[in-house]
Amino acid sequence: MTNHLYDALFAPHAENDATLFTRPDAAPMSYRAFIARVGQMAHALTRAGLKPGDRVVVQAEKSVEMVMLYGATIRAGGVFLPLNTAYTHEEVSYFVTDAAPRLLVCDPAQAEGLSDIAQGVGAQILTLDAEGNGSLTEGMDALPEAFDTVAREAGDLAALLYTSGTTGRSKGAMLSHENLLSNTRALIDLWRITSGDTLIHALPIFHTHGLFVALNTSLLAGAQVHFLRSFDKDAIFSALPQATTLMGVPTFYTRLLDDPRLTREATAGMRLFISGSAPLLAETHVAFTERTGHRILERYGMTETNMNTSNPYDGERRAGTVGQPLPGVEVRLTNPETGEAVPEGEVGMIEVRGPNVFSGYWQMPEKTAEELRENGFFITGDLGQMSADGYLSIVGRAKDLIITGGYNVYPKEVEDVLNDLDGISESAVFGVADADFGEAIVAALVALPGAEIDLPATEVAVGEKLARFKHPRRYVVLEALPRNTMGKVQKNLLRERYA
Ligand code: MCA
Ligand code: AMP
Repeated sequence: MTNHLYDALFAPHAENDATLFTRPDAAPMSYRAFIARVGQMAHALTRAGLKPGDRVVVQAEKSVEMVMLYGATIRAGGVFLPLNTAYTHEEVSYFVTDAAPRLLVCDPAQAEGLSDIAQGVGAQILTLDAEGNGSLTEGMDALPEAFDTVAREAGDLAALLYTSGTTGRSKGAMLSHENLLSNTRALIDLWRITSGDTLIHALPIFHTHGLFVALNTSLLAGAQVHFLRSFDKDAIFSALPQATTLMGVPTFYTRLLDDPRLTREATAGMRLFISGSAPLLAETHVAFTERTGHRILERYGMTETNMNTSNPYDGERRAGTVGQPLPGVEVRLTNPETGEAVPEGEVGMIEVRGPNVFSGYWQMPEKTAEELRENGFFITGDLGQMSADGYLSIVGRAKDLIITGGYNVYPKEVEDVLNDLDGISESAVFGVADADFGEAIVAALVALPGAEIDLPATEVAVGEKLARFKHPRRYVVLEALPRNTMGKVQKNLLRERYA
């Protein structure tokens, strides 16, 4: 039996005594011990009713047990569906209803609140807390370590990752075994990741960056992972002397730069710093090189496509660009209106095609058809420009999107919540430059005639519906929103005014 992804990332390590995980607060864990636990957990999942093709939704704190759950789900033929821990009950309800999983793994504190919604779709709830305890792992020690890996082919679904959209409703990107594996292979070659590497892992593991880019590459290469619960500067500085690589969002790098401990000496043993998920300012790139001698390697990806482009390992890592297409990935720039390729050097819509590109949105054929062309090119919604020597720069977005600290927020989703509140006639949500998060969210509100907007009540209502990172950091009340002659809200004017 072959299981395309499991056989490449996990199975080869069954007898590997090298260390996989180190953590500040726990003993090291070898690859061998990890794989044995994955086998036991695969039994736990099938006992709970998991069948090939079933979705496993997980909203849990970052833990190595959650990584085991990823491996066990793949091994048992399931589809892994992680959710941001910041999502509110209402947000989680949407994903669970849409994805109709067989199993819903959540923090014990959330289990009761989610039971109705799980029941509604016939899902069983299992629990997992930050320490790796809960009904998922309870009694697992007694289960066999050997497990008959379920056969899965290259094109079978491995993961469903939700991304919000300009229309407000989140869409589940269907990622196949080969989507993930082909990208992992390309990245370890390009970034020269080997079993000699130790990655500092401080990203969340519910998104592409921390889960696939960081963990799949480490697993395929047999590298060591220093696993931190979240971004913590002290933990990173104490890990640097034993590590060789770090992957982060730009906020990681601006925060490290703010600390006098970031020096040439502190980073002398490091081989590679990688940045992605949001634009890295050229000034951050330059400042980092001046301080440490390291040139941050910036790459560009999306949930739907994994990684598309990367600056080179050897050769120039050009600040302000996201480098060249990965081997096997085609990038073209088109006119957003006509879909025709733009003349060389001009700005166009970035489209990508390759083995990395997803097969569509879960149960949304119309959305899929809008963004994924029949010829296989995916329309990213990002605007780019290609230099004569093949470096891609992202110069803007055709989609109305804010990226704050590496998390995507679609203004429409926040505006929909605001517009429904008492006293509010309309709203415009936009991003302004922020030194820490890259962009920060601002909401402009217009009151209904004769009404007054209760801002504290607005904040409370937003807090009930939306994850914290989607909350506006500032509200302004206006007489009217600025509009152009077509009636379209001019967010560029708002961005300038409140910069
Ligand atoms: C935390 N807060 C945020 C964010 N993170 N608000 C807006 N945007 C954020 N990203 C809130 C907290 O709830 C808190 O609110 C307040 O901000 C301050 O929190 P702080 O402790 O400073 O934040 P933190 O916990 O240190 O987190 C910041 C962070 C984190 C380290 C930048 O957000 C992070 O790890 N981001 C990585 C995101 C990521 O993995 N993106 C990859 C997506 P209060 O004070 O009110 O409680 S995958 C992707 O984009 C593609 C595929 C790609 O190319 O990689
Ligand atoms: P997500 O939907 O979370 O997968 O986010 C994907 C989006 O993040 C892309 O469409 C880009 O807009 C943005 N992104 C990712 N990497 C970079 C980067 N290096 N520079 C600029 N934007 C990026």
